Amino acid sequence: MQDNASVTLIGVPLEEGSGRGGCSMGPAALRIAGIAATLTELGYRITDRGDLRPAPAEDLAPMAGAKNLQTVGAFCRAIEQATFEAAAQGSVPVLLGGDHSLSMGSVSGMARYARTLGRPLFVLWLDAHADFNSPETSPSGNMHGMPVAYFCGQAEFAPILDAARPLVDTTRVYQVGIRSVDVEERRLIAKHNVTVFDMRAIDEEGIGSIVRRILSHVENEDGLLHVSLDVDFLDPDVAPGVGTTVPGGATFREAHLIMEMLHDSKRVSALDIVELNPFLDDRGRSARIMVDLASSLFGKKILDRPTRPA
Ligand code: 4U7
Ligand code: MN
Ligand code: MN
Ligand code: MN
Repeated sequence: MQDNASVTLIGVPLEEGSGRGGCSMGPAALRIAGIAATLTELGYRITDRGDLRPAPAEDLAPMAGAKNLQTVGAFCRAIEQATFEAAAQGSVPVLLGGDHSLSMGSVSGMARYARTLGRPLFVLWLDAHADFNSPETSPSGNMHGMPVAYFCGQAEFAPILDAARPLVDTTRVYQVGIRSVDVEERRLIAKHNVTVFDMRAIDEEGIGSIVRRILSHVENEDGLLHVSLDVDFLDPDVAPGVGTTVPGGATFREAHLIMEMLHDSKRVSALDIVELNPFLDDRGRSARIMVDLASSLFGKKILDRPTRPA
């Protein structure tokens, strides 16, 4: 994104993809934690579209293995449109989630926008999980575990969105921070050629080097970059306000370094902040950390100087 650009906040009070209550309060918590004021201070023009209302989806029949498909589909249709419109107006859509099933809509909206520009869309998936289940493979039936399979075009999905929706080329999908992968997901990830930097890769190589490699691919193809940030990417000691904690996650500084490097790249075209469950949070701590990470992504710096003094 460019400095002094405009940002559109899109609230998505969706929790039906997660199999438990709480994520529907995520947009409110992120607003209370000061997302708008923080980005305004950094010099952005902020439009808050409020919370989205689901679009009609009576045509979606219930489907085995995909719980609450109609509700999730109804939201994703509205999300796809709102995300596309914000991007087409030259603004950076920031999705305030809401569970991770919302990314079926937001990534699809950005894929449509990228196609109008004739440029490729890249996705950076920051998560403890691969979210690569389909209704057939999912052990839980919860759709927040399915968005990556959806926008990568894994078959077996009902027509949640227009069947002609553009997909994301799986060689442009990068998963970082993964540490909980289901048996069938392993097979699908291999089949689709998604690049995974799991927690071990972060431990061995360091997050800075990994992010540089991803960004150079985006640069080389003059791509747009969609960043999808699941609260459980972070270690549960850092961010406890999420339903699906997995130990051994990213540290506070690893997460911030990613955001700082992403800002410097000027490539980020959209951001999802998902899976925040204020009901499980510790006095707003996780909400504030997500806002903090967003502010690093939008250009907050420790000092106004080059990172490494000459
Ligand atoms: B999240 C899970 F089985 N893989 O599909 C599933 F472990 O958006 C978890 O990343 C999915 O939080 C987690 O239900 C979805 C499970
Ligand atoms: Mn997720
Ligand atoms: Mn997750
Ligand atoms: Mn989760």
